[in-house]
Amino acid sequence: IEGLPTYSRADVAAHNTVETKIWVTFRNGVYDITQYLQSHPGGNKILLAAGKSIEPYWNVYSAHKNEEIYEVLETLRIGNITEPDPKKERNRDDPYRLDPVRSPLLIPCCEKPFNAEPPAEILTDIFYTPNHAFFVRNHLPVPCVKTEKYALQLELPGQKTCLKYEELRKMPKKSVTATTMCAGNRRNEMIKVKPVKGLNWKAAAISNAKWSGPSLDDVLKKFKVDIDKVNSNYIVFEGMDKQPDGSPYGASIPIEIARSLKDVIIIAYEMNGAIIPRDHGYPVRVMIPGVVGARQVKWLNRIYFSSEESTSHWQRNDYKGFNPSVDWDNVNFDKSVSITELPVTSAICEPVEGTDLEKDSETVTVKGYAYSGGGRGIIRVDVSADGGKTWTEANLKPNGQTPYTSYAWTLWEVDLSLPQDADETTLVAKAVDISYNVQPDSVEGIWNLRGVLNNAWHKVNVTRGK
Ligand code: MTE
Ligand code: MO
Repeated sequence: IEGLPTYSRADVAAHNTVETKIWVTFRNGVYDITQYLQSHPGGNKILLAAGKSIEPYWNVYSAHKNEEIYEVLETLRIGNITEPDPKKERNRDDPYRLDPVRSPLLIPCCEKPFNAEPPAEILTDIFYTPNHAFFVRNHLPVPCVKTEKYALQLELPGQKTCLKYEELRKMPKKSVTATTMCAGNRRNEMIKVKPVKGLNWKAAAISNAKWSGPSLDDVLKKFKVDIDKVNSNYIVFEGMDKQPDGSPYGASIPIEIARSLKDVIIIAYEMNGAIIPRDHGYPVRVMIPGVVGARQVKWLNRIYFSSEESTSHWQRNDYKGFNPSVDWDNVNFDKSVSITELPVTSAICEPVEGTDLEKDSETVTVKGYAYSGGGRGIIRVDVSADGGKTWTEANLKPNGQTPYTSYAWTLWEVDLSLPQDADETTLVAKAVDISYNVQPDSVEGIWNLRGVLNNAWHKVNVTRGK
């Protein structure tokens, strides 16, 4: 912008308190945000950028990256920065600059933080999702951790201690095969009913792997702690990924779940027999089988017991369900229960939406996955080729687990006759778990403002010879 004064980055840096006025930069602009402070919806967090570029923070709080906010900012412009923001410098400010390189196979729904799912059609071909194809759900930049420096912080009843990476590796190695699913999986179908806040996941924000490392029980026993005797309501896990204000990603599970799973909760350093990739928690991740992805904390830094849930944003103000009439004006996150175990679900992965089948095809091979939380195994998957009028049972592929400790998904496949009186139809799948829980038939009845927990019948439209 011509005609405005120019300032150096040092000039801007000197304006970092209310007394000196608060300046920030964005691209080549210098902005005085002192007056704007009271009206900032995010409160004082904006002060983190005082005297600096606001871009790294917006890269983390990416909701800021929209035209409306740019316009508000422009009204506060007081000048230009002398040195035009070179690409290099922008890069230096980018908190995501050290993120790993990802497989081109993954389809991102957000680049920073990185969130991506594999193509659904490759997902159900393999029981153990290959590490490079495993969906990624990050909320923050991926931490850079050196194993020589890594130590798991343990705050146990009566003692504070830690366990170094090498010590973890020397403990008896146990494994669990478990499915990770984001509560936002299939949010794209909810968005079609009514807008929701959240990433536009299709049906592949789910993957399955074998995780190895010591069990939680072995780790606690090493320090003479018997979890059955711990007098707390929750066990809390914290990651090494931090928000700009320094608070880490965190999650908790009720102590009774931790007790019943103590031998199968794995403090994992291996994923499918390999070192855990950085995107999935390198060097150490807690794998809690049968619970929602959000509680399977990556880059595990600290474990402690508490009388209350993790205070993290993602435990308290996210990953909760609401009835369809709750909106952003009347929502009260304190009044809803945190998601721990997911409801029964399934999805068709092949054919994909919009597939045009051969003109004279009489049958179609349908493939997909089914999964239920809490170790509840899948006993049946019903699939329809006529929009849900008639159903055929799919062939369930064995997942090597027992009905009540089934932490892995069940892949399935079925050949269906296509209705011959139409050249387009809707394929539908719905699963039943060992507790005879079934999937609801519509998205409408379970719609919620965060777009989580969509386990409605999964539908895929196909045509024939169009
Ligand atoms: N752990 C940390 N430390 N930080 C995170 O952002 N995301 C959670 C969980 N663990 C997250 C985390 C969420 S919401 C999900 S769904 C899973 O990790 C995704 O695991 P994945 O990226 O290995 O697929
Ligand atoms: Mo998630």
